Amino acid sequence: MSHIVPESIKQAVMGGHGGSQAKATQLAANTVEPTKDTRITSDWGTKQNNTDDWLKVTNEDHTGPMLLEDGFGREKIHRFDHERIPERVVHARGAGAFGTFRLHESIPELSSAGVLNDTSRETPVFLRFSTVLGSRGSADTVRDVRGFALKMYTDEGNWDIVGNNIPVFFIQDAMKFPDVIHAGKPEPHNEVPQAQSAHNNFWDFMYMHSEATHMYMWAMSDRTIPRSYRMMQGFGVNTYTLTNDKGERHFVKFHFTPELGVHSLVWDEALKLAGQDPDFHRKDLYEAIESGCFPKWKFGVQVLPESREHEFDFDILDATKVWPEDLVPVRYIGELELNRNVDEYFTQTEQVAFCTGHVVPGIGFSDDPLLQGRNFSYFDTQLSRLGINWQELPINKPVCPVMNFNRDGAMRHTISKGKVNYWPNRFEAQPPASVAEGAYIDYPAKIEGMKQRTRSAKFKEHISQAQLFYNSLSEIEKSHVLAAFGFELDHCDEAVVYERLSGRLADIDLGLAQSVSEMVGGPKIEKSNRPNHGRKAPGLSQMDFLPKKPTIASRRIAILIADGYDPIAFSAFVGGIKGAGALPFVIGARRAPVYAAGEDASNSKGVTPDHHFEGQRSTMFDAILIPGGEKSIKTLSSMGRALHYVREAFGHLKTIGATGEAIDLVNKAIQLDDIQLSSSHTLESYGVVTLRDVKPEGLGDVLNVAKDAKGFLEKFVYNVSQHRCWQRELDGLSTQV
Ligand code: HDE
Repeated sequence: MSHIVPESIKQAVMGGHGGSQAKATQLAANTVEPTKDTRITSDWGTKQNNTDDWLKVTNEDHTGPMLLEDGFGREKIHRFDHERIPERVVHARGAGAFGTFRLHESIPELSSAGVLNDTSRETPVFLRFSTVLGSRGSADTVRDVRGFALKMYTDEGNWDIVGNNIPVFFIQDAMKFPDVIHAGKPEPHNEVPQAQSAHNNFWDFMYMHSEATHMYMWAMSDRTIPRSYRMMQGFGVNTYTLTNDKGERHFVKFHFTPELGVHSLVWDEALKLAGQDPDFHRKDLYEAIESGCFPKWKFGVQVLPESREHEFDFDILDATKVWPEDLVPVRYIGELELNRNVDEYFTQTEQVAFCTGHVVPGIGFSDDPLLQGRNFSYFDTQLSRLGINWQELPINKPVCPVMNFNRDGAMRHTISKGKVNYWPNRFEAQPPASVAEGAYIDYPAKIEGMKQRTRSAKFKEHISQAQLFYNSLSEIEKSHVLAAFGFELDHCDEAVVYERLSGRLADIDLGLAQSVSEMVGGPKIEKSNRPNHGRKAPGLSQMDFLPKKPTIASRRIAILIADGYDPIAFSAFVGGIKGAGALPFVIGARRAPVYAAGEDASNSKGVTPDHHFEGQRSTMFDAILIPGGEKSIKTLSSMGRALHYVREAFGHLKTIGATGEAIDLVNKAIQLDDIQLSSSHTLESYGVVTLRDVKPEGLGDVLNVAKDAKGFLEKFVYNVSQHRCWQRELDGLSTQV
């Protein structure tokens, strides 16, 4: 009877190789784009003649009562009334983009997954970044964990890695999730604060749950104020499994490491940006992709055979623990690239729905109790956000065929042909797939035990890795952790909260606890209950992730000018920045032509700044450059806003480049005296690159970047590539902003 199974159904079961364009092609079928001949119609397709005036009974002056009869008017208002869907209960604010996953090294010995075996494939992906606590309209740069949710549209089905930019989590068991989120979200009595963990309930919860200690150390580090989504790591966090063709199983953790390095804002900058440009990260992602600077991450796995499960002093299924990289190295096997912005935010970034339960053959779960709970929660939450047929939405639809007897429900789109909707049936239509046909096989794990609500002994140890993390940070990073606790606990006004939490910190590091407690008005802390074990591990400090080859690709550089600027330096700056793959932005007093020395409206069109000093503050740039020019520098030196620009950029540890008279402007703005500038610490060692006499040979070549470079531009580019000049902060020079 097999002849009656339609060809399309056979293909559905067997699958087919889609390629990197498979998702774009599929989405195109649902995409509309108006042309110049397009005319407005109602939703039922009738062309409309007037979309501005409701149908009325009018008198001579064209006034009068409106008619309920107006179907066009009613439809317009009715559609508007229902535009909003519930925002995500967590991770409500986000930004996403399309891209491609490529495998460099096949791992058949570990997994049979096609996407982890076939190095010729280009798998289309969608990645959504997010903050956790804030509402959809909150600011991007708040201190918060960032979501890193990846959907791979593989030939064998969708594979979602719903990860974060921090490798551990606050809790060990999914049953605690509503509690930790309630504690972090605005407090119930007054709905304050928005998008912040700096409040009583959050820190009360943290104290009450010592399992959260490791994670809140990460949350208080610079990881929670990233410079860009493109400069963050992504982690699967939970322990998954890989199964090979022989049915052997390994435990695995997934890692994504950004090509541009792992970089953060400084706290003062993050606070200011939340007001000055709440869309800072969203715009940064969009701008980088539009300008062709495609963000990339190396994809890696940490793998353990089942036989090694109990080898460590932590439980490898505990999501509050990392697998230290000196014990289990990361093996990099692939690459993720984002290369296309969304066409429409709502239908793509808002309607995308991730599920940890979405895996493909060769990939499976572990008994990680957080992961098991997540596997229920994500499906469930999509029902209230999107309805039962959410997997049919274009952004969520797999690129391989979907064929089954799940039917009906609100807003069902698929029209399923055939006389039967169950299996087995008299036609033998749509049978389940065999292993040879690529079916998903659940790993036959042998289970026996007591049914009870409990945790393993190793799950009860909560401090060791919090110490490991703190010990592994650089001095600068440690000082930021201290400042972050200082800020957060200052926002807690109930003494019991900040007193207890300061005390708990003594379990991690006595010095940290004493400093925090002193700052926030906590108790005098004399001793630690848990002496620090002193161990460190690689891969925990973000300083471990500076790119080997210095790069300033996609960095935003402000060039400050006024009438009379030096045109030679200016042209070299613009050319040099572009040559190094960064984005130059000219900033002036107003968006009207500015003329170089020796030019005016009669002989030149001038340069029209991209922005003025008020429109885009120094916080929106990675570095600033100022060409000399007597008249220009005189003007800028007399402008408070221009001086503040330089002073603020210096305080935020950004590289500053100045030539000719502009050096005097920088000196005036940052006011470092001779004591601060000793022979060992010159302006240059504080990341201020200068060149008094501008001659082309002194400017240098941006392709020749190195620490000991001689040319002005080479030095400038090298400094920017190091992200920030930490020496300024170490020497206490960064507080003058
Ligand atoms: Fe989520 N999480 N989560 N989570 N999560 C959601 O699903 C949940 C956890 C993460 O861009 C929700 O579709 C439970 C860990 C990201 O659309 C919800 C538990 C990690 C996103 C949910 C966790 C995450 C979510 C809300 C504890 C890092 C945004 C909307 C067991 C590995 C995805 C939604 C996007 C979203 C539940 C813990 C990451 C409610 C129950 C650990 C990146 O289902």
